[in-house]
Amino acid sequence: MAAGAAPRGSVSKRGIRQTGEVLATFSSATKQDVQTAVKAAKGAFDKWRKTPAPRRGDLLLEAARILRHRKEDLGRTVTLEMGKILSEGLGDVQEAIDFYQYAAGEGRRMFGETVPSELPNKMCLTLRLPVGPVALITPWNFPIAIPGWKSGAALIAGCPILFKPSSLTPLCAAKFVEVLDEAGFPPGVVNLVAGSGSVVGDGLVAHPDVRAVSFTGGVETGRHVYEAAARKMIKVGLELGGKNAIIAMDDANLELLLDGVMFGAFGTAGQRCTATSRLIVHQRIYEQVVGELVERTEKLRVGNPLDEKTEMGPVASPDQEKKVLEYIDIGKKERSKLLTGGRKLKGPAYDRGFFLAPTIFAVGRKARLAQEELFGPVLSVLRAKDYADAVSIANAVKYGLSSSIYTNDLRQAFRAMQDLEAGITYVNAPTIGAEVQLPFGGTKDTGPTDTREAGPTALEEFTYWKTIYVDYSGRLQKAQIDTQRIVGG
Ligand code: TXE
Repeated sequence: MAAGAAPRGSVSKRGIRQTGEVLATFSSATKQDVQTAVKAAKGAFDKWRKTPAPRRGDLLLEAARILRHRKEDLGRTVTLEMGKILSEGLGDVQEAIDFYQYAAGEGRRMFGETVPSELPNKMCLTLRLPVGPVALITPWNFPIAIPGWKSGAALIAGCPILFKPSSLTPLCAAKFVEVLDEAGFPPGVVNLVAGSGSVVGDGLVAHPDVRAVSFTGGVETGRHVYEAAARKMIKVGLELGGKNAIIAMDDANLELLLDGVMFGAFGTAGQRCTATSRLIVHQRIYEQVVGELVERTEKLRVGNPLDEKTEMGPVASPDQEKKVLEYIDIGKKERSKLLTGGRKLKGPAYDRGFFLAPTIFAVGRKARLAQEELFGPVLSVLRAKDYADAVSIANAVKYGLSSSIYTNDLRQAFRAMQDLEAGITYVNAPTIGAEVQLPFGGTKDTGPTDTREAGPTALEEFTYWKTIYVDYSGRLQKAQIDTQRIVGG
Protein backbone atom coordinates (compact mmCIF):
# COMPACT_ATOMS: atom_id res chain seq x y z
CA MET A 1 0.00 0.00 0.00
CA ALA A 2 1.38 3.39 -0.90
CA ALA A 3 1.78 6.13 1.65
CA GLY A 4 -1.22 7.40 3.52
CA ALA A 5 -3.59 5.96 6.03
CA ALA A 6 -3.71 2.29 5.32
CA PRO A 7 -6.25 0.19 7.20
CA ARG A 8 -4.49 -1.90 9.75
CA GLY A 9 -6.18 -5.03 8.49
CA SER A 10 -5.67 -8.70 8.97
CA VAL A 11 -7.14 -11.25 6.62
CA SER A 12 -8.56 -14.38 8.19
CA LYS A 13 -6.95 -17.48 6.77
CA ARG A 14 -9.69 -19.76 8.02
CA GLY A 15 -12.19 -21.47 5.74
CA ILE A 16 -14.39 -18.91 4.05
CA ARG A 17 -16.92 -21.00 2.24
CA GLN A 18 -19.86 -20.53 4.54
CA THR A 19 -21.98 -17.45 4.64
CA GLY A 20 -21.62 -15.35 7.76
CA GLU A 21 -17.90 -15.99 8.29
CA VAL A 22 -15.49 -13.18 9.00
CA LEU A 23 -13.25 -12.56 5.98
CA ALA A 24 -11.02 -9.89 7.42
CA THR A 25 -10.98 -7.19 10.05
CA PHE A 26 -10.07 -3.58 9.45
CA SER A 27 -9.79 -0.64 11.75
CA SER A 28 -11.53 2.51 10.63
CA ALA A 29 -9.39 5.46 9.66
CA THR A 30 -9.56 8.41 12.03
CA LYS A 31 -9.61 12.15 11.36
CA GLN A 32 -5.86 12.12 11.91
CA ASP A 33 -5.46 9.36 9.30
CA VAL A 34 -7.34 11.53 6.82
CA GLN A 35 -4.91 14.39 7.48
CA THR A 36 -1.92 12.07 7.06
CA ALA A 37 -3.23 10.65 3.81
CA VAL A 38 -4.04 14.05 2.29
CA LYS A 39 -0.59 15.31 3.29
CA ALA A 40 0.99 12.31 1.55
CA ALA A 41 -1.10 12.92 -1.57
CA LYS A 42 -0.29 16.61 -1.62
CA GLY A 43 3.41 15.84 -1.20
CA ALA A 44 3.33 13.45 -4.14
CA PHE A 45 1.41 15.73 -6.51
CA ASP A 46 4.22 17.79 -7.96
CA LYS A 47 6.31 14.82 -9.02
CA TRP A 48 3.33 12.87 -10.27
CA ARG A 49 1.95 15.68 -12.43
CA LYS A 50 5.41 16.15 -13.95
CA THR A 51 5.77 12.45 -14.74
CA PRO A 52 5.14 12.26 -18.51
CA ALA A 53 1.61 10.99 -19.08
CA PRO A 54 2.78 8.05 -21.27
CA ARG A 55 4.98 6.92 -18.33
CA ARG A 56 1.96 7.15 -16.04
CA GLY A 57 0.21 5.02 -18.63
CA ASP A 58 2.94 2.39 -18.36
CA LEU A 59 2.11 1.98 -14.67
CA LEU A 60 -1.58 1.61 -15.50
CA LEU A 61 -0.76 -1.11 -18.01
CA GLU A 62 1.36 -2.87 -15.42
CA ALA A 63 -1.53 -2.67 -12.94
CA ALA A 64 -3.85 -4.12 -15.61
CA ARG A 65 -1.43 -7.00 -16.11
CA ILE A 66 -1.32 -7.76 -12.37
CA LEU A 67 -5.08 -7.49 -12.11
CA ARG A 68 -5.41 -10.06 -14.89
CA HIS A 69 -2.90 -12.31 -13.14
CA ARG A 70 -4.89 -12.05 -9.88
CA LYS A 71 -8.32 -12.01 -11.46
CA GLU A 72 -9.46 -15.31 -10.00
CA ASP A 73 -8.57 -14.36 -6.43
CA LEU A 74 -10.00 -10.85 -6.74
CA GLY A 75 -13.19 -12.11 -8.36
CA ARG A 76 -13.72 -14.61 -5.56
CA THR A 77 -13.09 -11.88 -3.02
CA VAL A 78 -15.81 -9.76 -4.62
CA THR A 79 -18.20 -12.71 -4.38
CA LEU A 80 -17.25 -13.51 -0.80
CA GLU A 81 -17.42 -9.94 0.40
CA MET A 82 -20.59 -8.65 -1.29
CA GLY A 83 -22.35 -11.76 -2.58
CA LYS A 84 -22.65 -11.38 -6.35
CA ILE A 85 -22.26 -14.63 -8.26
CA LEU A 86 -18.74 -15.67 -9.24
CA SER A 87 -19.05 -14.93 -12.97
CA GLU A 88 -20.13 -11.40 -12.04
CA GLY A 89 -17.34 -11.11 -9.45
CA LEU A 90 -14.86 -11.94 -12.20
CA GLY A 91 -16.64 -9.48 -14.48
CA ASP A 92 -16.19 -6.81 -11.82
CA VAL A 93 -12.42 -7.30 -12.01
CA GLN A 94 -12.48 -7.46 -15.81
CA GLU A 95 -14.07 -4.02 -15.92
CA ALA A 96 -11.15 -2.59 -13.97
CA ILE A 97 -8.67 -4.35 -16.29
CA ASP A 98 -10.48 -3.00 -19.35
CA PHE A 99 -10.58 0.53 -18.02
CA TYR A 100 -6.93 0.55 -16.94
CA GLN A 101 -5.95 -0.54 -20.44
CA TYR A 102 -8.18 2.11 -21.97
CA ALA A 103 -7.00 4.86 -19.61
CA ALA A 104 -3.33 3.97 -20.22
CA GLY A 105 -3.89 4.99 -23.84
CA GLU A 106 -5.10 8.41 -22.69
CA GLY A 107 -1.54 8.95 -21.51
CA ARG A 108 -0.59 9.21 -25.18
CA ARG A 109 -3.59 11.32 -26.16
CA MET A 110 -4.97 13.73 -23.60
CA PHE A 111 -5.47 16.09 -26.50
CA GLY A 112 -5.73 19.82 -26.20
CA GLU A 113 -6.47 22.15 -29.09
CA THR A 114 -4.64 24.70 -31.17
CA VAL A 115 -6.89 27.63 -31.97
CA PRO A 116 -6.34 30.49 -34.43
CA SER A 117 -5.50 33.85 -32.90
CA GLU A 118 -7.19 37.03 -34.03
CA LEU A 119 -3.73 38.63 -34.22
CA PRO A 120 -0.76 37.83 -36.49
CA ASN A 121 2.27 35.96 -35.17
CA LYS A 122 0.39 34.69 -32.17
CA MET A 123 -0.57 31.14 -31.31
CA CYS A 124 -3.29 29.94 -28.94
CA LEU A 125 -3.66 26.50 -27.46
CA THR A 126 -5.29 24.62 -24.61
CA LEU A 127 -3.70 22.19 -22.17
CA ARG A 128 -5.40 19.72 -19.89
CA LEU A 129 -3.91 19.87 -16.37
CA PRO A 130 -4.55 17.75 -13.26
CA VAL A 131 -6.53 19.45 -10.48
CA GLY A 132 -4.47 18.01 -7.58
CA PRO A 133 -5.21 15.31 -4.98
CA VAL A 134 -8.70 13.86 -5.48
CA ALA A 135 -11.11 11.86 -3.31
CA LEU A 136 -12.71 8.75 -4.77
CA ILE A 137 -15.72 7.65 -2.69
CA THR A 138 -17.10 4.33 -3.81
CA PRO A 139 -19.99 1.95 -3.02
CA TRP A 140 -20.03 -1.78 -2.36
CA ASN A 141 -21.88 -3.05 -5.43
CA PHE A 142 -18.88 -2.94 -7.82
CA PRO A 143 -16.05 -3.01 -5.31
CA ILE A 144 -13.26 -3.39 -7.90
CA ALA A 145 -14.81 -1.99 -11.08
CA ILE A 146 -15.92 1.39 -9.73
CA PRO A 147 -12.59 2.06 -7.95
CA GLY A 148 -10.98 0.93 -11.21
CA TRP A 149 -12.90 3.46 -13.29
CA LYS A 150 -12.31 6.32 -10.91
CA SER A 151 -8.67 5.64 -10.09
CA GLY A 152 -7.69 4.87 -13.68
CA ALA A 153 -8.95 8.25 -14.85
CA ALA A 154 -7.52 10.20 -11.92
CA LEU A 155 -4.09 8.57 -12.08
CA ILE A 156 -3.60 8.98 -15.80
CA ALA A 157 -4.67 12.61 -15.46
CA GLY A 158 -1.84 13.14 -12.95
CA CYS A 159 -3.88 13.32 -9.72
CA PRO A 160 -2.84 11.46 -6.55
CA ILE A 161 -5.85 9.59 -5.16
CA LEU A 162 -7.49 9.31 -1.75
CA PHE A 163 -9.62 6.22 -2.10
CA LYS A 164 -12.43 5.76 0.40
CA PRO A 165 -14.26 2.48 -0.23
CA SER A 166 -17.61 1.46 1.21
CA SER A 167 -17.33 0.13 4.75
CA LEU A 168 -18.90 -3.09 3.43
CA THR A 169 -16.05 -3.92 1.07
CA PRO A 170 -12.68 -2.90 2.53
CA LEU A 171 -11.06 -6.22 1.64
CA CYS A 172 -11.64 -5.77 -2.09
CA ALA A 173 -10.32 -2.23 -1.71
CA ALA A 174 -7.20 -3.37 0.11
CA LYS A 175 -6.49 -6.05 -2.50
CA PHE A 176 -7.01 -3.56 -5.31
CA VAL A 177 -4.58 -1.12 -3.73
CA GLU A 178 -2.07 -3.94 -3.22
CA VAL A 179 -2.14 -4.38 -7.00
CA LEU A 180 -1.45 -0.68 -7.55
CA ASP A 181 1.35 -0.83 -5.04
CA GLU A 182 2.91 -3.79 -6.81
CA ALA A 183 2.58 -2.01 -10.14
CA GLY A 184 4.94 0.62 -8.74
CA PHE A 185 2.97 3.83 -8.29
CA PRO A 186 5.24 6.18 -6.33
CA PRO A 187 4.67 6.70 -2.58
CA GLY A 188 1.81 9.08 -1.81
CA VAL A 189 0.14 8.70 -5.21
CA VAL A 190 -2.27 5.97 -4.10
CA ASN A 191 -3.79 6.31 -0.63
CA LEU A 192 -6.42 4.02 0.80
CA VAL A 193 -8.45 5.60 3.58
CA ALA A 194 -11.01 3.03 4.70
CA GLY A 195 -13.56 4.16 7.25
CA SER A 196 -16.94 5.68 7.83
CA GLY A 197 -18.72 8.18 5.61
CA SER A 198 -19.02 10.70 8.41
CA VAL A 199 -15.33 10.69 9.42
CA VAL A 200 -13.45 9.78 6.24
CA GLY A 201 -15.99 10.81 3.59
CA ASP A 202 -16.85 14.17 5.12
CA GLY A 203 -13.22 14.70 6.13
CA LEU A 204 -11.93 14.22 2.59
CA VAL A 205 -14.63 16.30 0.91
CA ALA A 206 -14.08 19.21 3.31
CA HIS A 207 -10.28 19.11 3.23
CA PRO A 208 -8.87 22.21 1.50
CA ASP A 209 -6.18 20.20 -0.31
CA VAL A 210 -8.65 17.79 -1.91
CA ARG A 211 -9.38 19.36 -5.30
CA ALA A 212 -12.08 17.10 -6.78
CA VAL A 213 -14.45 14.40 -5.60
CA SER A 214 -15.76 11.49 -7.58
CA PHE A 215 -18.65 9.83 -5.77
CA THR A 216 -20.93 6.87 -6.47
CA GLY A 217 -23.64 6.04 -3.97
CA GLY A 218 -27.14 6.97 -2.83
CA VAL A 219 -28.92 10.22 -3.75
CA GLU A 220 -29.06 11.75 -0.29
CA THR A 221 -25.37 11.11 0.42
CA GLY A 222 -24.52 12.41 -3.04
CA ARG A 223 -26.50 15.60 -2.45
CA HIS A 224 -24.67 16.11 0.84
CA VAL A 225 -21.29 15.64 -0.86
CA TYR A 226 -22.29 18.01 -3.67
CA GLU A 227 -23.27 20.74 -1.21
CA ALA A 228 -20.06 20.40 0.79
CA ALA A 229 -17.93 20.42 -2.36
CA ALA A 230 -19.78 23.47 -3.71
CA ARG A 231 -18.56 25.47 -0.71
CA LYS A 232 -15.00 24.77 -1.88
CA MET A 233 -15.92 25.26 -5.55
CA ILE A 234 -14.27 22.05 -6.62
CA LYS A 235 -15.23 19.58 -9.31
CA VAL A 236 -17.63 16.82 -8.33
CA GLY A 237 -18.64 13.74 -10.28
CA LEU A 238 -21.79 12.09 -8.94
CA GLU A 239 -23.44 8.85 -9.99
CA LEU A 240 -26.45 8.24 -7.80
CA GLY A 241 -28.41 5.33 -9.13
CA GLY A 242 -31.54 4.91 -11.14
CA LYS A 243 -35.00 3.55 -11.70
CA ASN A 244 -34.23 2.14 -15.10
CA ALA A 245 -36.90 0.91 -17.45
CA ILE A 246 -37.10 -1.51 -20.33
CA ILE A 247 -39.89 -0.68 -22.78
CA ALA A 248 -41.26 -3.79 -24.46
CA MET A 249 -43.07 -2.88 -27.70
CA ASP A 250 -45.59 -5.22 -29.27
CA ASP A 251 -43.25 -6.09 -32.15
CA ALA A 252 -40.36 -7.10 -29.86
CA ASN A 253 -38.59 -10.44 -30.18
CA LEU A 254 -40.05 -12.02 -27.05
CA GLU A 255 -37.31 -14.55 -26.35
CA LEU A 256 -34.69 -11.83 -26.59
CA LEU A 257 -36.81 -9.57 -24.39
CA LEU A 258 -37.31 -12.19 -21.67
CA ASP A 259 -33.59 -13.07 -21.60
CA GLY A 260 -32.78 -9.39 -21.29
CA VAL A 261 -35.31 -8.66 -18.56
CA MET A 262 -34.15 -11.60 -16.44
CA PHE A 263 -30.52 -10.49 -16.68
CA GLY A 264 -31.31 -6.80 -16.22
CA ALA A 265 -33.61 -7.26 -13.24
CA PHE A 266 -31.97 -10.07 -11.31
CA GLY A 267 -28.29 -9.83 -12.29
CA THR A 268 -26.25 -8.86 -9.19
CA ALA A 269 -29.55 -9.41 -7.30
CA GLY A 270 -30.77 -6.10 -8.72
CA GLN A 271 -27.98 -4.16 -7.00
CA ARG A 272 -26.64 -2.33 -10.02
CA CYS A 273 -27.23 1.35 -10.56
CA THR A 274 -28.29 0.36 -14.07
CA ALA A 275 -30.49 -2.58 -12.96
CA THR A 276 -33.78 -2.98 -14.78
CA SER A 277 -36.23 -2.15 -12.01
CA ARG A 278 -39.18 -1.33 -14.28
CA LEU A 279 -40.62 -3.16 -17.25
CA ILE A 280 -43.10 -1.18 -19.32
CA VAL A 281 -45.04 -3.51 -21.58
CA HIS A 282 -47.26 -2.69 -24.55
CA GLN A 283 -50.80 -3.74 -23.66
CA ARG A 284 -51.04 -6.14 -26.63
CA ILE A 285 -48.27 -8.40 -25.28
CA TYR A 286 -48.68 -7.63 -21.57
CA GLU A 287 -50.38 -10.87 -20.44
CA GLN A 288 -48.03 -13.11 -22.41
CA VAL A 289 -44.87 -11.31 -21.27
CA VAL A 290 -45.89 -11.24 -17.63
CA GLY A 291 -46.94 -14.92 -17.67
CA GLU A 292 -43.67 -16.10 -19.18
CA LEU A 293 -41.60 -13.83 -16.98
CA VAL A 294 -43.15 -15.16 -13.79
CA GLU A 295 -42.54 -18.70 -14.99
CA ARG A 296 -38.86 -17.99 -15.65
CA THR A 297 -38.43 -16.09 -12.39
CA GLU A 298 -39.76 -18.99 -10.37
CA LYS A 299 -37.14 -21.24 -11.96
CA LEU A 300 -34.24 -18.89 -11.21
CA ARG A 301 -31.60 -20.70 -9.15
CA VAL A 302 -30.90 -18.63 -6.04
CA GLY A 303 -28.15 -19.73 -3.69
CA ASN A 304 -24.47 -19.84 -2.86
CA PRO A 305 -22.84 -17.36 -5.24
CA LEU A 306 -19.66 -19.45 -5.41
CA ASP A 307 -21.60 -22.34 -6.93
CA GLU A 308 -21.32 -22.04 -10.70
CA LYS A 309 -24.91 -23.18 -11.20
CA THR A 310 -26.30 -20.34 -9.10
CA GLU A 311 -27.96 -17.56 -11.09
CA MET A 312 -28.63 -15.11 -8.26
CA GLY A 313 -26.85 -14.70 -4.93
CA PRO A 314 -27.90 -12.91 -1.75
CA VAL A 315 -28.21 -9.16 -1.32
CA ALA A 316 -25.11 -7.55 0.12
CA SER A 317 -25.96 -6.68 3.72
CA PRO A 318 -28.61 -6.78 6.44
CA ASP A 319 -29.41 -3.15 5.62
CA GLN A 320 -30.05 -3.95 1.99
CA GLU A 321 -32.20 -6.92 2.96
CA LYS A 322 -34.19 -4.78 5.38
CA LYS A 323 -34.66 -2.04 2.79
CA VAL A 324 -35.92 -4.46 0.12
CA LEU A 325 -38.28 -6.23 2.53
CA GLU A 326 -39.67 -2.85 3.60
CA TYR A 327 -40.36 -1.99 -0.03
CA ILE A 328 -42.06 -5.34 -0.52
CA ASP A 329 -44.34 -4.41 2.40
CA ILE A 330 -44.94 -0.98 0.89
CA GLY A 331 -45.86 -2.69 -2.37
CA LYS A 332 -48.37 -4.92 -0.66
CA LYS A 333 -49.85 -2.00 1.32
CA GLU A 334 -50.19 0.25 -1.70
CA ARG A 335 -52.05 -2.58 -3.43
CA SER A 336 -49.49 -3.35 -6.07
CA LYS A 337 -50.13 -6.90 -7.24
CA LEU A 338 -47.47 -9.37 -6.10
CA LEU A 339 -46.94 -11.75 -9.03
CA THR A 340 -44.14 -13.83 -7.56
CA GLY A 341 -41.54 -13.81 -4.76
CA GLY A 342 -41.93 -11.11 -2.16
CA ARG A 343 -40.25 -12.93 0.72
CA LYS A 344 -37.04 -13.89 2.42
CA LEU A 345 -35.90 -17.38 1.50
CA LYS A 346 -35.77 -19.90 4.32
CA GLY A 347 -33.95 -23.20 4.80
CA PRO A 348 -30.46 -24.45 5.60
CA ALA A 349 -29.04 -23.07 2.34
CA TYR A 350 -30.35 -19.60 3.11
CA ASP A 351 -30.59 -19.05 6.84
CA ARG A 352 -27.10 -17.61 7.29
CA GLY A 353 -27.36 -15.12 4.46
CA PHE A 354 -29.52 -12.36 3.02
CA PHE A 355 -31.34 -14.36 0.39
CA LEU A 356 -34.51 -12.94 -1.13
CA ALA A 357 -36.85 -14.54 -3.63
CA PRO A 358 -36.71 -12.77 -7.01
CA THR A 359 -39.84 -10.68 -6.99
CA ILE A 360 -42.23 -9.21 -9.54
CA PHE A 361 -45.02 -6.74 -8.84
CA ALA A 362 -47.61 -5.34 -11.23
CA VAL A 363 -47.73 -1.69 -10.23
CA GLY A 364 -49.52 1.56 -11.00
CA ARG A 365 -47.60 4.54 -12.38
CA LYS A 366 -47.60 6.53 -9.16
CA ALA A 367 -46.77 3.59 -6.87
CA ARG A 368 -43.61 4.00 -4.80
CA LEU A 369 -42.42 0.72 -6.29
CA ALA A 370 -42.61 2.40 -9.69
CA GLN A 371 -40.76 5.50 -8.53
CA GLU A 372 -38.10 4.74 -5.92
CA GLU A 373 -34.80 2.91 -6.12
CA LEU A 374 -34.89 -0.29 -4.06
CA PHE A 375 -31.55 -1.75 -5.14
CA GLY A 376 -32.70 -5.35 -4.90
CA PRO A 377 -34.20 -8.22 -6.90
CA VAL A 378 -37.60 -6.61 -7.39
CA LEU A 379 -39.08 -5.84 -10.80
CA SER A 380 -42.09 -3.55 -11.21
CA VAL A 381 -44.19 -4.17 -14.33
CA LEU A 382 -46.36 -1.47 -15.89
CA ARG A 383 -48.79 -1.57 -18.80
CA ALA A 384 -48.59 0.99 -21.63
CA LYS A 385 -51.13 1.84 -24.34
CA ASP A 386 -48.63 2.66 -27.08
CA TYR A 387 -45.12 4.03 -27.73
CA ALA A 388 -45.89 7.56 -26.52
CA ASP A 389 -47.51 6.27 -23.34
CA ALA A 390 -44.56 3.94 -22.68
CA VAL A 391 -42.05 6.78 -23.04
CA SER A 392 -44.06 9.05 -20.77
CA ILE A 393 -44.13 6.33 -18.06
CA ALA A 394 -40.40 5.71 -18.52
CA ASN A 395 -39.64 9.41 -18.06
CA ALA A 396 -41.96 9.97 -15.09
CA VAL A 397 -39.32 9.23 -12.43
CA LYS A 398 -36.77 11.46 -10.76
CA TYR A 399 -33.80 9.40 -11.99
CA GLY A 400 -32.27 9.29 -15.47
CA LEU A 401 -29.45 6.76 -15.72
CA SER A 402 -30.19 3.90 -18.10
CA SER A 403 -33.09 2.95 -20.37
CA SER A 404 -33.95 0.41 -23.01
CA ILE A 405 -36.43 -0.37 -25.75
CA TYR A 406 -37.13 -3.72 -27.36
CA THR A 407 -38.61 -3.25 -30.81
CA ASN A 408 -38.01 -4.30 -34.39
CA ASP A 409 -39.30 -1.01 -35.70
CA LEU A 410 -36.33 1.12 -36.65
CA ARG A 411 -38.32 4.35 -36.49
CA GLN A 412 -39.45 3.63 -32.95
CA ALA A 413 -35.93 2.69 -31.87
CA PHE A 414 -34.47 5.94 -33.22
CA ARG A 415 -37.21 8.01 -31.64
CA ALA A 416 -36.53 6.36 -28.28
CA MET A 417 -32.83 7.27 -28.48
CA GLN A 418 -33.92 10.92 -28.37
CA ASP A 419 -37.10 10.66 -26.28
CA LEU A 420 -35.88 8.72 -23.24
CA GLU A 421 -34.58 11.01 -20.48
CA ALA A 422 -31.49 9.05 -19.50
CA GLY A 423 -27.74 9.09 -19.94
CA ILE A 424 -27.81 5.68 -21.61
CA THR A 425 -30.29 4.00 -23.99
CA TYR A 426 -30.01 0.41 -25.14
CA VAL A 427 -31.86 -0.98 -28.14
CA ASN A 428 -32.78 -4.65 -27.90
CA ALA A 429 -30.55 -5.16 -24.87
CA PRO A 430 -31.24 -4.73 -21.15
CA THR A 431 -30.36 -1.59 -19.17
CA ILE A 432 -27.09 -3.07 -17.89
CA GLY A 433 -23.79 -3.77 -19.63
CA ALA A 434 -21.80 -0.55 -19.89
CA GLU A 435 -18.53 -0.70 -21.85
CA VAL A 436 -15.53 1.26 -20.61
CA GLN A 437 -14.73 3.13 -23.82
CA LEU A 438 -18.02 5.03 -23.68
CA PRO A 439 -19.19 7.80 -21.37
CA PHE A 440 -21.23 6.64 -18.38
CA GLY A 441 -23.58 8.80 -16.32
CA GLY A 442 -27.08 10.14 -16.13
CA THR A 443 -29.38 13.10 -15.87
CA LYS A 444 -31.95 14.39 -13.33
CA ASP A 445 -31.35 13.03 -9.80
CA THR A 446 -28.83 10.49 -11.07
CA GLY A 447 -26.35 13.33 -11.00
CA PRO A 448 -25.09 16.46 -12.72
CA THR A 449 -24.72 16.08 -16.47
CA ASP A 450 -21.40 17.91 -16.71
CA THR A 451 -19.30 14.89 -15.81
CA ARG A 452 -19.25 11.41 -17.24
CA GLU A 453 -17.18 8.48 -16.05
CA ALA A 454 -15.36 6.18 -18.47
CA GLY A 455 -14.81 6.89 -22.13
CA PRO A 456 -12.95 9.93 -23.40
CA THR A 457 -14.97 12.11 -20.99
CA ALA A 458 -13.47 10.44 -17.90
CA LEU A 459 -10.63 12.96 -17.78
CA GLU A 460 -13.03 15.86 -17.28
CA GLU A 461 -13.58 14.96 -13.64
CA PHE A 462 -9.93 15.32 -12.74
CA THR A 463 -8.52 18.00 -15.02
CA TYR A 464 -9.00 21.65 -15.85
CA TRP A 465 -8.28 23.58 -19.03
CA LYS A 466 -5.40 25.98 -19.18
CA THR A 467 -5.42 28.43 -22.08
CA ILE A 468 -2.05 29.46 -23.49
CA TYR A 469 -1.33 32.52 -25.66
CA VAL A 470 2.11 32.71 -27.29
CA ASP A 471 2.90 36.02 -28.96
CA TYR A 472 5.94 35.76 -31.22
CA SER A 473 5.41 39.09 -33.03
CA GLY A 474 8.08 40.81 -30.97
CA ARG A 475 5.81 43.75 -30.12
CA LEU A 476 2.86 44.44 -27.84
CA GLN A 477 -0.31 43.36 -29.66
CA LYS A 478 -3.64 44.22 -28.12
CA ALA A 479 -6.50 41.82 -28.67
CA GLN A 480 -9.83 43.48 -29.42
CA ILE A 481 -8.06 46.81 -30.01
CA ASP A 482 -5.42 46.03 -32.64
CA THR A 483 -7.80 43.58 -34.27
CA GLN A 484 -10.11 46.42 -35.32
CA ARG A 485 -7.24 48.04 -37.21
CA ILE A 486 -6.37 44.81 -38.99
CA VAL A 487 -9.97 44.21 -40.00
CA GLY A 488 -10.52 47.84 -40.95
CA GLY A 489 -7.30 47.76 -43.00
O1 TXE B 1 -24.95 4.26 0.12
P1 TXE B 1 -24.13 5.53 0.59
P2 TXE B 1 -25.30 2.90 0.90
C1 TXE B 1 -28.11 3.47 -3.29
C2 TXE B 1 -28.97 2.24 -3.15
C3 TXE B 1 -28.69 1.82 -1.74
C4 TXE B 1 -28.55 3.17 -1.06
C5 TXE B 1 -27.80 3.13 0.23
O2 TXE B 1 -30.32 2.61 -3.32
O3 TXE B 1 -29.74 1.08 -1.20
O4 TXE B 1 -27.89 3.97 -2.00
O5 TXE B 1 -26.56 2.44 0.08
C6 TXE B 1 -19.92 6.96 1.61
N1 TXE B 1 -19.67 11.88 3.09
N2 TXE B 1 -26.84 3.14 -3.92
O6 TXE B 1 -25.71 3.19 2.31
O7 TXE B 1 -24.32 5.78 2.03
C7 TXE B 1 -20.09 5.52 2.05
O8 TXE B 1 -19.23 5.19 3.13
C8 TXE B 1 -18.98 11.22 2.13
C9 TXE B 1 -26.79 3.33 -5.34
O9 TXE B 1 -24.18 1.95 0.71
O10 TXE B 1 -24.45 6.61 -0.38
C10 TXE B 1 -19.76 4.80 0.76
O11 TXE B 1 -18.36 4.76 0.57
N3 TXE B 1 -19.17 9.91 1.85
C11 TXE B 1 -25.36 3.37 -5.79
C12 TXE B 1 -20.43 5.71 -0.30
O12 TXE B 1 -20.55 6.98 0.35
C13 TXE B 1 -20.10 9.24 2.53
C14 TXE B 1 -24.50 2.31 -5.23
C15 TXE B 1 -21.83 5.25 -0.73
O13 TXE B 1 -22.61 5.04 0.41
C16 TXE B 1 -20.88 9.88 3.52
C17 TXE B 1 -24.66 2.19 -3.79
C18 TXE B 1 -20.63 11.25 3.80
N4 TXE B 1 -21.30 11.94 4.72
C19 TXE B 1 -25.83 2.59 -3.22
N5 TXE B 1 -21.73 8.97 4.05
C20 TXE B 1 -25.25 3.44 -7.27
N6 TXE B 1 -25.18 4.66 -7.78
O14 TXE B 1 -25.15 2.46 -7.94
C21 TXE B 1 -21.51 7.80 3.41
N7 TXE B 1 -20.51 7.96 2.50
